[in-house]
Amino acid sequence: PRTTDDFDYSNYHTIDQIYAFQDMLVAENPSLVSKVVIGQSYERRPLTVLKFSTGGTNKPGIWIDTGIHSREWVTQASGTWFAKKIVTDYGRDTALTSILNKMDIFLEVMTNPDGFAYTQTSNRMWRKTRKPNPGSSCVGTDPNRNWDAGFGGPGASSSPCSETYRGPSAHSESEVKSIVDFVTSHGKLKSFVSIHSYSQMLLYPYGYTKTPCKDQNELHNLAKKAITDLASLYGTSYRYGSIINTIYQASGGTIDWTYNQGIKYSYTFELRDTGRYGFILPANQIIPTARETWLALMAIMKHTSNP
Ligand code: ING
Ligand code: ZN
Repeated sequence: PRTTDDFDYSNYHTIDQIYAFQDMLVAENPSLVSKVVIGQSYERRPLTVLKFSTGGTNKPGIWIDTGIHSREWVTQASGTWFAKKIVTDYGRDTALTSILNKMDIFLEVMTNPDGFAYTQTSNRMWRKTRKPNPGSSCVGTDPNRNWDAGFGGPGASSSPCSETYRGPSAHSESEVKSIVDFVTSHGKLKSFVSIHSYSQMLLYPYGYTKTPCKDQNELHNLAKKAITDLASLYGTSYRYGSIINTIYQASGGTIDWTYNQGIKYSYTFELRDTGRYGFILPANQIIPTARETWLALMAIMKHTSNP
């Protein structure tokens, strides 16, 4: 494609095609979108974040990431669709326009680019990063067990061969540390949404402890609103609740760390489906998945900008 209008949102794309898409979107919308490189992956790929901003300094922000687990392909594909949706709706949709007039949106589509490349060349089911583990022939760390929130506790593995290996230390993975540094230096993120698949769930903290987070009531009510909006499009049904009560105990997870940093509206999605296709979701479900998820994201972003 020569423009983002010609990009085929209904199919999966290579890592290079998505990098090229991002550059096209920035070139086409220079007053709304810019590219922020927050670091580089173990294999030295750029960790790129799209910043959607209508200007001003020191605005509060909303963060969305997709693809932290590389095999969850519908998430990177949906992230690409969200990027186009934001530039299309700004100035046309009153709700999105007023969100963007108050807040910046940051979108990291390929949060684990090394893993993503590996799913396209070698092993479609690769989940982790691609950094070798000294003393082991097994490669990679689970980037959703590597954060400094209950790190090392139950719900993660200390074995490098495990799919949920926590890594040698908290924030050992540059893909994680780059986000940690961005969040810390930004200092004004109000919402952090980390998108996975599959299971059809909307989750809030905590995953490492049964102790309810202090905003549980508000997060629960907002999750209910978000999944109600999501279901209004095609009837897709989602479960919702805290991570530990809804899916399983998991320590070192992304949104437990962001919540403990003071980002109240911290959520994780598990997109389609519930297991029929799992990670290998057919491409004809990309646009429906992205469209319905967008309604839930709008509910979260609206509440964040106007609580
Ligand atoms: N599921 C998540 C996982 O990392 C999760 C569930 C979400 C755990 C949020 C912790 C925090 O196991 C998938 N599909 O990756
Ligand atoms: Zn995942």
